Amino acid sequence: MAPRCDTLWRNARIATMAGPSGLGIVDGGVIAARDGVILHAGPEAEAPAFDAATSIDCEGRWITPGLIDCHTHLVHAGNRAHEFERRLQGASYEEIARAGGGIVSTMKATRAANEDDLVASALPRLDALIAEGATTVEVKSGYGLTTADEIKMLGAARRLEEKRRVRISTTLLGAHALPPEYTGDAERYIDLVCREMIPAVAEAGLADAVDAFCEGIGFTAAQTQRVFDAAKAAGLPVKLHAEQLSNLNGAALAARAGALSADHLEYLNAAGVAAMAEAGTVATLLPGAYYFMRETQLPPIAELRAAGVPIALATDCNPGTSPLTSLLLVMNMGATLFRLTVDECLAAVTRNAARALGLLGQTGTIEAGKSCDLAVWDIERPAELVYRIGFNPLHARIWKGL
Ligand code: DI6
Ligand code: FE
Repeated sequence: MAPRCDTLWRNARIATMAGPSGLGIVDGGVIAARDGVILHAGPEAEAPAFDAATSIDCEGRWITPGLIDCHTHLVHAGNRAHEFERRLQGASYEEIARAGGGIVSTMKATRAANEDDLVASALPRLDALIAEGATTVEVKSGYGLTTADEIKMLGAARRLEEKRRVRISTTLLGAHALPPEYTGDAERYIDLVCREMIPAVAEAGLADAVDAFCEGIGFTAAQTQRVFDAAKAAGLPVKLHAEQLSNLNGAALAARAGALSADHLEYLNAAGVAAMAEAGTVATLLPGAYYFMRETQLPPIAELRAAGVPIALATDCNPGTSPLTSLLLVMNMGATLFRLTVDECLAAVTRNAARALGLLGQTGTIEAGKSCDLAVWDIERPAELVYRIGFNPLHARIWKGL
C-alpha cells in the first residue's frame, strides 16, 4: 500500500544540509510531510509512491531548511536612530553610553512599555525575518534588568509564537548591562540575577537558555561563572556574548560550562578556539554588529575552521549595534566581510544555527523525523542566496508542514 502523506513537494533541488559538512544536495528530489514532520526526503527515483493529499510541483526550484536566526534582541522598545546620528557626527558608542544613552536608553523605553507594546513593536522586525524564509528565531531579554521587566520581555517573546507561524527560542539575558540603580555594585546585581531572576524565569518556563555579556563594559568572567552556575542549578543551558570588544577568556569559560554557543568572538584567541572545539560549542558570528560598529578586528575564522568549530551566523538584531533584520544580508556579510564560503554561510543559518539553540534534533536540516520547516527559492544555484544584496528570491516558506 502506498504510504500516505499530507503534502508532497516534487521536482525540487534540495540542499538538505544533512551531514557534518556541505549542502547535502539532492537533484530531482521529493519531500513528503505528515502531521508537520518530514516523512521522507530524497531523490524521486528512489522514493516510495506516496498517496499525497496535496502534491506540489516545485518546477526545479531549490529548497533549503527554513532559515534560523540564532541570536537576536528582537523584543525591545524604541530605537536609537538619534544616537546613530550622533555617531555620524563623531561621538563614540562609549561616549553615548556614558551620557545616559546606549543600552540604558533602550532599557528605559522597554521598562516603560507593556507586554502588548513590546509584542506590537517586535512584529514588524519578526515579519522581515519571516519574509526571507526564517522559521526559527531566538529572542533575548536584557533590556528590562529587573525581574519583572525581564519576565515581561520573555513573555512578549513567547507571545510572538501565537501571532505568527514561527518557532521562538527564548533566552534570559539578565546579565546584559548594569542597571543605573546598581551603579558601583555589580556583585549585588548578579546576586539578583542568580538568586531571583533565573529561578523565577525557570519556574515560569519562560526561557530556553541563559546568556550574559562578558565584557569590560558588561560583566567579569567571575560574575559570568556565577550566572552559569545559577543557570545550571535551574536546569537551563547557557550561551555567552564573548570577546566582542576585548578578550576576557569568556569563550573558554563558556565552553567549560558546556555552552551551546559563544557569540561575537572578534577578540577570540587560540586557547578559546581550542576550548570551543573540545566542548563542541558553536561559534555564532555576528557580522551585522561588526559592520555597524565599523570594527576592524576579524574573528579568527581560519582557526575556527581548522579546529572544526561549527560556525553559525545571526543578525544580533538590536537597536544599538546591529539594527538588522535580514538573514540573506547576514550571509552576504559572512562571505564578504568574514570570507566564509557559500556552503559555510548556508550551514551557518540552518544546521549550525539549530545546534546553537539546542534544536538540531528538531530542525535545521531536511531529514526524516524533523519538523517540516522549508524555504523554497527562485534561484539557479545556492550561491545566489549569499551573493545578492537587498534582493529576496523566496518563493514559499513552510513551517511545520504548512
Ligand atoms: N552586545 C551588543 O552588541 C549588544 N549587546 C551586547 O551584549 C548591544 C546592545 C545595545 O547597544 O543596545
Ligand atoms: Fe547580542
